[in-house]
Amino acid sequence: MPIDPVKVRKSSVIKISDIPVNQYKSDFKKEQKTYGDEKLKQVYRHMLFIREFETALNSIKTKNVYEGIEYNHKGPAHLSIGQEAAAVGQCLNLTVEDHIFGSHRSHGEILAKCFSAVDKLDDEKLMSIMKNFLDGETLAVVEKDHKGDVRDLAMRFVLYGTMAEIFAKRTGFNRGLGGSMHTFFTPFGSMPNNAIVGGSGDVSVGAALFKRVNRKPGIVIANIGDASMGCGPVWEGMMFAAMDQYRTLWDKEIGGAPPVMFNFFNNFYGMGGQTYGETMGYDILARVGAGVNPENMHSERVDGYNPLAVAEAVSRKKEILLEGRGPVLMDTITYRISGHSPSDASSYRTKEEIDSWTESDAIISFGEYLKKNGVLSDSDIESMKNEVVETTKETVILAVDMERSPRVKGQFIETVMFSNEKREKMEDREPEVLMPLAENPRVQQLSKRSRYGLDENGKALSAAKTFAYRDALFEAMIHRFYIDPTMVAYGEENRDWGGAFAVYRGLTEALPYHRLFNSPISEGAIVGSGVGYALSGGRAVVELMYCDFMGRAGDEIFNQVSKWQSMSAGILKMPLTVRVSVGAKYGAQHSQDWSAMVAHIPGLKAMYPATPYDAKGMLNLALAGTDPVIFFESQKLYGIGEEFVKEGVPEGYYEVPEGEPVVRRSGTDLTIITLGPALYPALEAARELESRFGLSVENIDLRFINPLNYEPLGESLKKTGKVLLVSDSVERGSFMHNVASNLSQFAFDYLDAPPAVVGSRNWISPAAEMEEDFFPQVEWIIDTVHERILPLPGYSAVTVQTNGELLRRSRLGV
Ligand SMILES: Cc1ncc(C[n+]2csc(CCOP(=O)(O)OP(=O)(O)O)c2C)c(N)n1
Ligand SMILES: [Mg+2]
Repeated sequence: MPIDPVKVRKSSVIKISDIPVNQYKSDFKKEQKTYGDEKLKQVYRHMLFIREFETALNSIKTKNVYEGIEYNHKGPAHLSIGQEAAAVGQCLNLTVEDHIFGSHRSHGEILAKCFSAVDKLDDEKLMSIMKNFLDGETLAVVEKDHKGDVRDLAMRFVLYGTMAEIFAKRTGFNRGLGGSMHTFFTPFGSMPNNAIVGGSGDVSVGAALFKRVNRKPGIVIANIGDASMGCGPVWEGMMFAAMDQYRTLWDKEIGGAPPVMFNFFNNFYGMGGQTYGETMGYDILARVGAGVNPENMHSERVDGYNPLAVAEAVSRKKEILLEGRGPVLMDTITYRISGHSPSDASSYRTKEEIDSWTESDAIISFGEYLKKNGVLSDSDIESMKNEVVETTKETVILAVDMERSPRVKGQFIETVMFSNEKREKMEDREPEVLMPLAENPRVQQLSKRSRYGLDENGKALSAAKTFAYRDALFEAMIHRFYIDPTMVAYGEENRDWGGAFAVYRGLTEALPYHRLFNSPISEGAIVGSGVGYALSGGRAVVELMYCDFMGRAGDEIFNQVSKWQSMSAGILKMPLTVRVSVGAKYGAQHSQDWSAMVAHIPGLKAMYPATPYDAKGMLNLALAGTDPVIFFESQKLYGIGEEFVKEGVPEGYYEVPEGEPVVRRSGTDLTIITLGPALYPALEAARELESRFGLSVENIDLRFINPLNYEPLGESLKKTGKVLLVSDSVERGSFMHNVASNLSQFAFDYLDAPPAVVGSRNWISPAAEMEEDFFPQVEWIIDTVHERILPLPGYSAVTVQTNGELLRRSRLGV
């Protein structure tokens, strides 16, 4: 779209249209016609159930007993007493396919969504869902001695599955691995809840993107708190969801913007910080929509103390979302009468305030409303309350019982850290592409390149002739795009620009917008939406232009990508590859190798190819699996050709075996292990050590960070007895230290000297002109061998690599 200077420089003012605030008018006749008496009674009953569920937890947390049943629950319980009407109202008109994500305070939302699904599914479907869930283990507990009908059984299943999960039981919805703040039940449309405040903000956008791209029914709601408005992922998620391109560039047939609603359950507090009048400046939260797009995100404040006001608003907003006119913002006001957690002394609010909200309690007033209009009698209310308490009691009895509701053995967690599946495609249908693969201009251009990078004299071929590392990545990407219809890729400058480092050149011509697009500069939302897309069932490749920007997506990488497979007990898969380009030449904030940070986080696979052959074979591997992969690439290497595999990079499909390091050069006196581009100076050092000192050096390229097979490393040390490890990471905390420490233990008997680690200096990465002072150099490697492993005869070190020097640097913190 050309930017016209005349147009954009014209004088005008922005007019902001009205944002409705609490506009719902109760009209019983209309409500009765819409819902019927039975449904209205259900609304009341569902609210009662949530209230009693939370009351039971509160009692257990504060007194270790509920209705005579004793239990000590060690974990959290962020209760939503007071917020029931908002949750039940939201779910009243949602279908099973509508998905809700939530936060740390989501028990009520989980129950409301599942109850709503129970009301909408027939007996057969309900039974089949319950039987197939966790091999029927959850069902078996509630089914034993059960006397009611299937719907009653399903209600008990929901209550029990949620409570057993909160108590960390194997029969809980996530086998006790999610717990109070994370549990969910996808078959009923209750999606992951997030202990990271605002965490669902961007994850939900990806789930909505999945629905849009793959033409799935329903909408997605991100339920977050009012204080989440201060969180980056929420703002980034809103930016991502509101992009113009859905309407201006994507095929009309796709249906417009991802159907996502940002619903703020606005209880006016964070933990103790008051969002109204203290920690926020929005006055009325709904105002924020005006800052995002000309439609104000269809923003609206709704009275969450009236379930029917919420239900009506959700229905209207759902229509907007299904028409592709989203995103939507809802400011659903409510109040948590309970504390933030049971230990909360409510020191930040007055008793009068709590009393005034208790007096207008939504459950009581809705009961009165139904009574006034002849739907419920006092005795109906009484018997409903009795039923609710009785069922809750039975639920608690089952959930606390260690025999009927045991815990998983600790080793079980190991089995769900990764799904380790191979899936050619996440769904079986024709992928949408714009041209046959063979007609792709880049594919044609690459067919003329040399797939081996050296000439007959061992000299590197010219760039124009070389099939390079970036081309290898392109081939893996396009291969999978033409097989997996769900696969999407996005990030900054991913489309017309060709990807920041030309990896994606040629993809723009091949793929429609909805499969490859430019995102806003929102690294958090780039990765977070990838999480939502992947856990919904699609394959996504997202890109961080520089490794340094991982900081911007820190929560998403460390807390979201890495954890959902295991927190779900393997129910969710995470076929998400995060391509992370490690920079050079651009100074302190663009040239850091942060592989060590990823190595430290359980639940991530991590790879770092150093050659074109590996770039293709490893990306192929990542894109065929269902696990999250942090895929490091090096800007030092994008242009290099293949120099190790003589046959060159295969044209066909192949995978590098997972976790296997590779020997790049055989030797018997010394092993040099590298990760990433450090391979090349290490090879040069090896050649020099051989020619000048007659040392036979074995070079091993680690390739993988996690998982990693140590056996080939041990085999090498058996021969050489000496090892030096090099990477571009700064030395302190580098992943190579971890490898060194493990080798000291695994191969202690073979070692003649302690392993020596060489890394970049513990400095800022300086300007390109000073990089030789920073990144590991050939001489550093030779000098380290001389000073710390094996004195080289007649040699004088040219740099200082002694242990004394390491101590000095350490003392100074540099
Ligand atoms: C990223 C992050 N920061 C801080 C916390 C600690 N914390 C848990 S709940 C909470 C308040 C959240 O307030 P709000 O979003 O309004 O939700 P509410 O608790 O009111 O439901 C805080 C600060 C957290 N869990 N995650
Ligand atoms: Mg709040």
